[in-house]
Amino acid sequence: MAKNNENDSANQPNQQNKKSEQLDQYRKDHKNAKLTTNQGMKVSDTADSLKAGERGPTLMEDFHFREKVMHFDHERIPERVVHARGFGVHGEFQVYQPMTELTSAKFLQDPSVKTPVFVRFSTVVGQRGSADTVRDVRGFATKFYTEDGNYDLVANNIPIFFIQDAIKFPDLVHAIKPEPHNEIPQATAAHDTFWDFVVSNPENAHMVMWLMSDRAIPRSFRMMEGFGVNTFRFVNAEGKGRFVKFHWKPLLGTHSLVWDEAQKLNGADPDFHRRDLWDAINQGDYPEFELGVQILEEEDEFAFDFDILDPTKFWPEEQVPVQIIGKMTLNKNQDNFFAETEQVAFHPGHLVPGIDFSNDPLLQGRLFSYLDTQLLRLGGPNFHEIPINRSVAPVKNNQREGFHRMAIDKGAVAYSANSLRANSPEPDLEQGFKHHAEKVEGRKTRKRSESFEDHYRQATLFWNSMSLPEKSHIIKAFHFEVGKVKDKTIRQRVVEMFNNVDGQLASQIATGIGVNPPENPGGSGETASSPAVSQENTVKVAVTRKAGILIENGFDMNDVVQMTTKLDSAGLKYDIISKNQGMITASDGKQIEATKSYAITSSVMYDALYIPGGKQSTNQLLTHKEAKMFVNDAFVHAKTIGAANSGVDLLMTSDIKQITFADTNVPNTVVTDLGVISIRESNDLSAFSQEFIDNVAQHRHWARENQDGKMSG
Ligand code: HDE
Repeated sequence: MAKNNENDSANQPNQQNKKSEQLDQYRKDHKNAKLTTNQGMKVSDTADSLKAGERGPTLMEDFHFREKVMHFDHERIPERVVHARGFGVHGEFQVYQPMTELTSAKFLQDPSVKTPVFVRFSTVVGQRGSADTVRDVRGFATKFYTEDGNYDLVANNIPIFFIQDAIKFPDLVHAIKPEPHNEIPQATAAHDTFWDFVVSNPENAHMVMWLMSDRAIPRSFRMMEGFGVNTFRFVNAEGKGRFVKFHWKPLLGTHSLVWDEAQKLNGADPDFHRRDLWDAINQGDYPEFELGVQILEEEDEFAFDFDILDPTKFWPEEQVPVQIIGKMTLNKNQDNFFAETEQVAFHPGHLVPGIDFSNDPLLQGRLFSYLDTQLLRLGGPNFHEIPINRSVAPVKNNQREGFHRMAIDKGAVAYSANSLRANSPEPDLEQGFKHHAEKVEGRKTRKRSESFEDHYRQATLFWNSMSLPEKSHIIKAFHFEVGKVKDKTIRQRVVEMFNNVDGQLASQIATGIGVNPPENPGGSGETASSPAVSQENTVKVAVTRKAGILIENGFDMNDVVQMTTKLDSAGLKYDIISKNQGMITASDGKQIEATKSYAITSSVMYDALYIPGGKQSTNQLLTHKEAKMFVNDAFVHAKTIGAANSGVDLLMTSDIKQITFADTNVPNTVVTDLGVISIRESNDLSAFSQEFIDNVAQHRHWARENQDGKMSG
């Protein structure tokens, strides 16, 4: 029997840690079992209901039918009001060095300790069944099951937020979600109510710049950064506090799709991101993220030209360096999506001693919202007892009863203080959480601090930091998103608003959306940049990238084997693709299996494309419009393309022929032009395949975008 999904997850190494041992008590595999009711009674027939006569009505007394259908009727719970679509994975975290100087958090002290984690990646706006590769912020929430209880780092892949005060969150979400009268559009900001909200609330300016950037269409969950966004506090054993911002840095670098590709992927594989993560973990390519912290002494709270409590601002890494303090490895897929991804409950208020809040007004409001929404979503106050949410540290208190209580709490005493049980469980004066004794003083007011007033300087700083391709992608994103806004006044106001960020940006936005450029091109006057936020400067490696290999009968086996051997040894992946799935015969009579056909795959599912030689194979490919689409899409999406021997002929009939490489036809010579690598009349592909891999590591060849008017950003 073919390998099925159940085997996929069962094949994974069993993590040996406290959380995994705890979850083992709840895991059921249902193998070699007899079917029972929920009461444990064996069932003799589950395909026919109990009827009065073979053609008669179903009987009320059919308890098995009633139980089965009743359960089915109640299988859905409310989806999350935001971040509804997500995907969870297990892993482990290890600190590199004791962090004693900065924090007393126990899981940050001993480099030999592996703290179990569960991470849920998500989109924000779309419903649970929406597509993965939409333009959106990504959630990156991590639950650390520490010896001191659960610590949740509930992060996003963008370091700032839309609004400065949590009281505006319902307004923001109402504006960006599908419009309530017709529930259109799904999973996108490209509609009137969102842009009305943007122009009516200028504090959005900076975040909207990030949302229009490549950050909002990640290549993979494995290739995005995570940011705690809000300012937190580290507190050490002496009670000394320091401000801290949290960062996750992916070891594979931060990379994005291009917009045309992202849109096509939404149709070709709406599960692209979750499948990528699931496959990577099943194949043993465990995603790794380093944990970084930016630390600010309390004395430096006012040392910046922005307020460090303002969540629409980041702390440029060039001003406050990110210290790398540990690494998380995601090494096990979930066993059951509902039990784990759907029922996990994160909360920025789940702290451990050594970590505390700041007065960031967005964070303060978040502290109410998470538990509150989970109470509804998970149906009562006992959801901390659901296996995925259980702490590995013992839970002892006087809370009792409520829907679905699991614990059987013994004894008559359920209050504190008590004398009947010697005041147990009693507060722990030494190890118990101590709130940082910050001095606070003030008159009650609904006013926002003046230090939160500047909405544009960092938006300009971000714009200044972008490479030319990144800038052009941002402008094209504005054209798409704002172009979809029906109300022309709002479109015009977007131009006026972003004129405060950069005059040229505003003029170029105007060009694409049919409104006037700003009368006086402006800007915020900010001239600085932060190179760390440009993806041009990220880590670039080829490992785990995936190539598509196009062949037909008569292909050259040597061309395939030399390349695939090299890909294997460099840790890349590939699929053999042909018109039809099945065995394909090489010119030497040997065979290889095409596991994918044009019907089920397309260029957007790969990082790179390779066309081996073999005259007969090439001649057939030349007659396939799908093969040409593969080449043209890979070219337009700036991906690495390699062709060997007669395979080069396919490139010559595609859009690529416009670039110069095609003229170079020296036998046995590797020719590279803008990420298109070719070789003619050669049996030795070692230099060629290495060059191919080096180019794949570049992620994309943006210079190609200037080569062809049809390029999309
Ligand atoms: Fe959330 N957010 N949020 N958020 N958030 C939720 O909690 C909320 C904010 C984030 O995978 C909800 O259990 C308010 C910032 C992630 O289960 C809800 C505000 C950041 C997830 C909620 C914010 C986040 C959520 C919905 C203040 C980045 C998914 C379901 C304006 C640091 C967690 C739930 C998961 C989920 C409220 C802003 C990250 C409604 C009021 C900033 C990753 O409670």
